[in-house]
Amino acid sequence: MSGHQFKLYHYWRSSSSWRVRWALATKGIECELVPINLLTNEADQPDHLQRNPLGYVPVLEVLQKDKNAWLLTESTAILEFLEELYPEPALITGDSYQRARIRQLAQIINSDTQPLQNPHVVEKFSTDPAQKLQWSQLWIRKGLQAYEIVAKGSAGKFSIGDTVTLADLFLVPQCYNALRNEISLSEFPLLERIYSHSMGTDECKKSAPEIFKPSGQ
Ligand SMILES: N[C@@H](CCC(=O)N[C@@H](CS)C(=O)NCC(=O)O)C(=O)O
Repeated sequence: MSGHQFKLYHYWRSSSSWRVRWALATKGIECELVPINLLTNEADQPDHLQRNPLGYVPVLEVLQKDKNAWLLTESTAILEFLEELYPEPALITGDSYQRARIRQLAQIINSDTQPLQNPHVVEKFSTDPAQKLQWSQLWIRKGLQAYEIVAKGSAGKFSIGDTVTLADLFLVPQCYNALRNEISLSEFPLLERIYSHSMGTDECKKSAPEIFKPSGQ
């Protein structure tokens, strides 16, 4: 759809940001990317808190001629918004049952896995690196085990058949986080297969963290 310009406030290694970058790449949507450094307290500064009172990324800024800029947070809301504006190629596909399954898989990661290993949360639990790692591993394993069981009924090359869907946009960045937390994907053979297939696709590669890594981070 014409008439929209987008800015995405993101962090290169944020899994929630990667979901949105991947959707933008899949749908061929032009977007200015504005880095927010989560390693400093940039996300907690007034400028960013005005964009997102939670102090998180991603944030999508929507600019339209003769209108005030409009801000949207929460990757799920951003992805559904982009899906409505740019329905093709679709990321939420199939009949009501399949679309519900796609959303279910996405929420296993979005609601029940990623928030528990978000640095803000982990740091409240402990300051000891070994305990922090154990905590993150516990929740990542629980989430990925559940995902593996649910996806068994539907997976092909991706989580649902052989075409990328919204579910993969949540799964693959979470698998990347699992690796960062010293969990081998061999524990989840189906997810390992989906991860390695996805990482070979152009849209996933174009949106992957390393592409956006600032020098010195
Ligand atoms: N539910 C939010 C989660 C956003 C989120 O947790 N973002 C993380 C990076 S992946 C963040 O900004 N964390 C800041 C911090 O923990 O300091 C979404 O889906 O957009």
